[in-house]
Amino acid sequence: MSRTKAIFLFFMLQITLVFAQSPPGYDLWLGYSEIEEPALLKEYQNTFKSIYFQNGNEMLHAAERELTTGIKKMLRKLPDFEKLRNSENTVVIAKKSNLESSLLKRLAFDFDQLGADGFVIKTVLFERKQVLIVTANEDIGILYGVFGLLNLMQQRESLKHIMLSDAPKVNIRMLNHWDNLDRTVERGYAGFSLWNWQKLPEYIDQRYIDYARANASIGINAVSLTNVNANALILTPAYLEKVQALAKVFRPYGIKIYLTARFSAPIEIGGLETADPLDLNVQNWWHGKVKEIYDYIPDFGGFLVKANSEGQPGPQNYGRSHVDGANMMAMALEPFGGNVIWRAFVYSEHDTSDRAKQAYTQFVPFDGKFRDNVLVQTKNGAIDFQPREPFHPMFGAMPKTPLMMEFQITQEYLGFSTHLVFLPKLFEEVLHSDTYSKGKGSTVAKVIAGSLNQKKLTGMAGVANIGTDLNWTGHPFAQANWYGFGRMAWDPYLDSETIANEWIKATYSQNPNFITAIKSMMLTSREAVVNYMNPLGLHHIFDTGHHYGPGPWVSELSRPEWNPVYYHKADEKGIGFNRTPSGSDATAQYAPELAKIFNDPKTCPEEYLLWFHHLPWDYKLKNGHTLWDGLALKYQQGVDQVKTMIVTWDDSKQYITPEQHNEVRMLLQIQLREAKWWRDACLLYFQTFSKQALPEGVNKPTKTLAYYKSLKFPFAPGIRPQWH
Ligand code: GCV
Repeated sequence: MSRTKAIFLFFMLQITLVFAQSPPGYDLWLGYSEIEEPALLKEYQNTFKSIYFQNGNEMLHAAERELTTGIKKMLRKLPDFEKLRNSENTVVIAKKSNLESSLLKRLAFDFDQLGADGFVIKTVLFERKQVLIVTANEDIGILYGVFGLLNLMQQRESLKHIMLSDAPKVNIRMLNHWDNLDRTVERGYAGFSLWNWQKLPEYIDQRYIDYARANASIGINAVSLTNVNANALILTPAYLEKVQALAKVFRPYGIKIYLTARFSAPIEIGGLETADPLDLNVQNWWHGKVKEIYDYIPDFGGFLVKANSEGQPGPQNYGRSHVDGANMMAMALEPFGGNVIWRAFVYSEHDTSDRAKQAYTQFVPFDGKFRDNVLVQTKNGAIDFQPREPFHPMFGAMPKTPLMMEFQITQEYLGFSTHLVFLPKLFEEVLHSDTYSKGKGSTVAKVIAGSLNQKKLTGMAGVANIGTDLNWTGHPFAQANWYGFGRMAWDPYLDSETIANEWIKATYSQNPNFITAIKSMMLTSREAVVNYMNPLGLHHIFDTGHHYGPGPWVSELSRPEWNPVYYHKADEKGIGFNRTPSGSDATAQYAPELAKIFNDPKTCPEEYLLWFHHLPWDYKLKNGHTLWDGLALKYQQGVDQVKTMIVTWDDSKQYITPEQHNEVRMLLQIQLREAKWWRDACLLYFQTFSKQALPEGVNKPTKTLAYYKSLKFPFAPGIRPQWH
C-alpha cells in the first residue's frame, strides 16, 4: 500500500472512530471501557477465544449483539462466535436444554432455583480445558446472564474460578414514566419524553433500543409509558399502533409494556355516559378494549391506575370502592394474563384527618378483597416522596394483598436533576425498615419480595428520571439512581454501597482512589439533602406547584394539606406535626412495638422527630442542643456537606476527562447555591416563631425573608410552563 493511501486510511479510521463515539454520558453504565490491566486483559483474551452461542430467536440475538459490543470495546477485538458447538470452544452460552449432558454434569447445579429469569455463570474444567459457561432455563435468563457476565468484566473480576448464580427476588421490576402525550414530562427534569408519537410507528429511534438495553442490563422488565394523570387517548387505535411498535423494540429485551388507564375512558373515548364499574356496559367496554389491546400487543402487561386521587376520576365518583374499580379491570385482563396495578396514593380534600393516615384508612379494610391479578402500588412513605419519610404503614398492614413498592427516581423533592443525590441510600433505608408485622425482622424488603406473606405476584416501580437529554437523566449522577433502582428491584436486599461501587466502575473509572472518594461522596449525598432541605423530620415545606425551592410560609392554598404550614405547624411554642395519640394518632397505624418507639420523643429516632412530634423550641436533643439550635446546625451541616462534595470532586479531577469534571462541577455549584437558599429561607422563616438568634457556626443569611418570599420561578421544570 502506498504511503499516501495508508495515511488516508488512517485518517478515515480516526474519523470513523470519532463519529462512532456516543455523546458524553449517552452510554450510561454500558460504556464497556477498555481493559487496561495487562494480566486481566490476557486472561479475558484467552477466555474469549472461541464462543459457542446458542442460535435462536430475537432475544438470544439481542444477547449476542450485546456481548459483541462489550467484548469489542473491552478487549479491542471482535469475538469469534460459533454456531455449532465444538471442542475448541472456551465459552459456552446456551440454555440448559441446549447443553450437552457431560457439561451439565460438570456444572452440577440445581436449575429449579433459577426460575425463568435467573442464570449461572461458571468456569468448569472440561476435557482438560477451562470452559466458561453461561446458562439458564429460558432465553431471558441468557440475556440477563450475558449482562451479568459483562458486568463482572466491568467490575474487572477474574473469570478463572467464577461461580455466580443469580435470580431476581421480585417479579415486576418496573419504570413508571409520567410522560404526557404532548411530550412534556410531569416531574421530569431531563428534557422531553422519549416517545416520539408523531414519528412512531414507522420511525424507530435508536434511543428506544438503547433504553431497552439499559433497562435489561439491570433487570427492569416492565414499563408504563405515560403519566398516571392519564389521557384516555393512549387507549385509542391511533396510539395503540405506536405502542405496538415500542413493544416490538422492547420485547427482545424482556420488557413488557403497561399503559395508564384513565378511569373515565369509557366516557371519553367509548361514548358511554358512565364509567361506573358495576355497570354492565362499562364492564363490556373494558373487556372489548383489553381484547383490542392484546390484538396489538400479545404480551401486554396490564394497566396502571391512579383513581380518585388529586382530581383523577375513579370508582368513588359512582359511590363505588377501589376494590370495585380494580377488580372490574382485573377481570377484563385476567384471561390474557394481564395485571392491574392500582395506586394507593390517595388523600381527599373532604377528609379532615391527617393526610398521612388517609391511604391506610381507605385501603387496609380492603385487604384480601382484590382479585389475584391486582397489585396495590404504594409510595415508600405516607405523604409524598419526601427527602425522608418513615416507611408507609400500609406495608405492615395488608398481608393478604400484593403490595408493590413505588419509589420516585426523578428528584421532584430532592433538588431536581441539578442536585447530586444518590437515592439507593433512601431506597435501602425504606427496604431495611422493620414493620414488625410478624415480629422482629419483618422488613419492608420481605413484604415487597413476597417472602413475608408468601406472595406469588410481587413488584417494585420507580418513577423514571429519563428524558431526551443527551445523558438521559440530566445530572450524570442521576444515572446512578436509575441503575440503583433497577438493581434493588432485582434484589431488594442489596446494599447501596455495593451499588455505588458497581456504578462508579462501570461509568467513570477503575482507579481505587477515585472509587473510594466518589463512593463516600455519593453515600453522604442523601443525608446532605435531608439536612439542607428537611432536617429532623420536617417535610413538604416546598414551594407550591413546581416544588422548586423552599416555601415553608405558604398558607393560602385552597386545600389545607397543600400548604406547607399544615406539615411543619411552627408557632411560638414550637414546631412539628403531632402524630402521637395526643395528636392525629397516625402512629397507631404502625405495629405496637414501633408505635411505642415513635410516640415518645426520647425514643423516636431523631431523623423522624418533627414528623411525629410538635416540640418546644428549647426541647433538648440527644446531643444537648436545643431544638432551635439543633435545627439551625443541621441546615448548616447540609450546606457544609455540599462544600465537601465539591472539594472531593475537585480532588478527583485527575481521574476523569475535563468535560466530565466540569459538568458535575457546574452542577455542584448550583447545588451549593440552592442549599444555602434552603438554609437561609427556612431559618429566617422559622426564626419569626422561635425568636432566637442563630447559634454559633451557622452563617448569617445575606438576604431578607421578604426577598425569599418574593421569588418566582416561571422556568421551573417538571410542570407545564406557566409564563403568565
Ligand atoms: C403524577 C405528587 C406529584 C404529582 C404526581 C402525584 C402522583 O403529588 O406532585 O405530580 O402526579 O404525586 O404520584 O400521582
